[in-house]
Amino acid sequence: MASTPFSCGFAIIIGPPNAGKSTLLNELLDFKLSIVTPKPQTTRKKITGIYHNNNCQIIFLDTPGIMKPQQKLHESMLGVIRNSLKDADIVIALLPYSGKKDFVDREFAEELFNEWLKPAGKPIIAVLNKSDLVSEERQHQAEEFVMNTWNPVKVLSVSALRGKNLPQLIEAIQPILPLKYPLYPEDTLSTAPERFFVSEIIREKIFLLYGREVPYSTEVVVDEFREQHENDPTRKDLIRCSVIVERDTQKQIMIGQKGAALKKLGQTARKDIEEMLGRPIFLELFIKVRPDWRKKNNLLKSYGY
Ligand SMILES: Nc1nc2c(ncn2[C@@H]2O[C@H](COP(=O)(O)OP(=O)(O)OP(=O)(O)O)[C@@H](O)[C@H]2O)c(=O)[nH]1
Ligand SMILES: [Mg+2]
Repeated sequence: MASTPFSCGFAIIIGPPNAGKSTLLNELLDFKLSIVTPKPQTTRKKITGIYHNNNCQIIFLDTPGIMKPQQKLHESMLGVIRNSLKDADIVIALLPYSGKKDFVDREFAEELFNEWLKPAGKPIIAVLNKSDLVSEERQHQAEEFVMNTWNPVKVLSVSALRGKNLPQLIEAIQPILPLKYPLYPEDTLSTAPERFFVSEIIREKIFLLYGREVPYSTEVVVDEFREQHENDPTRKDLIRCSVIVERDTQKQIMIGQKGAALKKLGQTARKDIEEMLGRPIFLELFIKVRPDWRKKNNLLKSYGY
């Protein structure tokens, strides 16, 4: 068998909120890089994850879910998707299986293919996720329907959660990538700094621990990340973060009865941060109220949106 030439390029993962975009990225990388929760609109910024094998290097861009913008924060999230699309060589259009007659959310798919992807003019692989929830027969019907309706380069059913059909996805991407050489060293998993992932882990725990509007009204900023000092007997890094909320009532909810909720948040976040960094840390969280931060350009900008 002739050996395949090496290839490299950028692949955007794009789709509706809660489709499993971040789960897919993590499964492909075999590393939990991007935060995942059962709630929609978990991802707010572009997450770059680099996949390596002997034949290719794929720089995956995990993006926020496409939604109707209701405030400035959402507009900036849509801007992230637009810019990532410009950078991409290939598009992974991720559509979750729906229980409905059309297999996937047809209205959303129309918008995705016609308004977002057609003008971009990039090769598209349609990936139908959560295939563990539907029969094989339905998967075949859905693949045929999607191919005939939107005409992507390829259609694949996968289960990001179960890791099903992911090698096939890599095989489909590999020949389309434009570069013949890798852009990053083989041990590079992402281009974002550790402190970004620290703030993301805390946000994930907030999404998991708090209900209603609280996670959506929250942002996390790393104020200080002091690496362990050799003279420090504890040898622990110190990480100080602000947890930004919009109102005093949310601050009270974040803190909870006698500080119990905040304590739990700190403990669960610290555990995962320590696992990511591979060393023990001190984590300090301060709750701050910044009224309507999601609507204010200057605050959004200072939080990196
Ligand atoms: N059954 C099933 N659930 C899945 C699959 N992939 C992801 N999920 C679940 O779907 C939910 C959303 O997953 P995420 O990976 O956070 O989805 P996302 O598209 O990144 O969502 P946003 O960042 O909010 O846009 C989580 O509860 C996942 O466990 C899958 O293949 N099968
Ligand atoms: Mg996500």
